Amino acid sequence: MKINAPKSHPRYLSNLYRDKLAYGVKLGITSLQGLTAHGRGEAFDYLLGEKTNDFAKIAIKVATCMLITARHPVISVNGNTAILAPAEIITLANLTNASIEVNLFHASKKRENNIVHYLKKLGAGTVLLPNKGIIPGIDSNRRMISKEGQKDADVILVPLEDGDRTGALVAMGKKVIAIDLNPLSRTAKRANVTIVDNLVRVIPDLICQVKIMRSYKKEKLISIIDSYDNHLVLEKALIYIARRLTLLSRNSDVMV
Ligand code: PTJ
Repeated sequence: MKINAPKSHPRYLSNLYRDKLAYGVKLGITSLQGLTAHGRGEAFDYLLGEKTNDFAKIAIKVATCMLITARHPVISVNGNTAILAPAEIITLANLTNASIEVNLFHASKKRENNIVHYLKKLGAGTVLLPNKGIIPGIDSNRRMISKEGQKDADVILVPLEDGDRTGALVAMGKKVIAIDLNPLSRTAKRANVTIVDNLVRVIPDLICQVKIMRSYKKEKLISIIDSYDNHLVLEKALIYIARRLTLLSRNSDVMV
């Protein structure tokens, strides 16, 4: 992969992720539309200060409790996630005994298989593909799920999701953990737990938290889940953005 920006560039990381996504398109992993979706994410990341804020940290802890206590957790992977955090997805799946399942909005058998091969090359075990499972009430390609994966799952982690599918999965009785930089999205509003942050920071944080919290007693994990309020977390994210922009508008040098 060609990295265009030097490490000394002030926006090196941002450029690196763009290069990764462009490489993903070249490898037949990421969709062209995935590039524009990433652009929307970048804009929100800018508003969030490109860091993991307190409201995201709270959601990450609750998501960790849910993944640890789940009967069958599944990580749903699309073309952006597969290229931005492949090794981290595999590590998280191994640590939580989660299944990895490819789920694409833009239908492409070729891209599905490319993602499977890419993840396997990096050490993934089984990578599930959609088969006979169907999510009722969804018309897009994302309705197709694996019977052994998302259909059976009780907890599903969905980085870069669409709101209809999130709502439909919740209606099926699944607990949905969304990673979405946009706190206004339908996904953010419909998920049980919304981590308003960039997946490139969230997945490594989830790995760290799983390593810490897996020694906790089950009752403690459950009580953390039970005391969580997703609406409050989304409210905090929006208030944070509004406050940050207000401060920035008064003093362009302020860092908050
Ligand atoms: O499934 P594919 O590979 O065919 O690609 C599907 C895309 C990603 C194009 C599409 O299904 C999709 O989900 O796009 P949306 O509906 O625009 O949703 C993307 C959401 O993810 C937006 O709210 C973005 O703000 C957010 N987002 C983008 N990049 C990141 C992100 N959230 C967290 N981390 C990111 N890196």
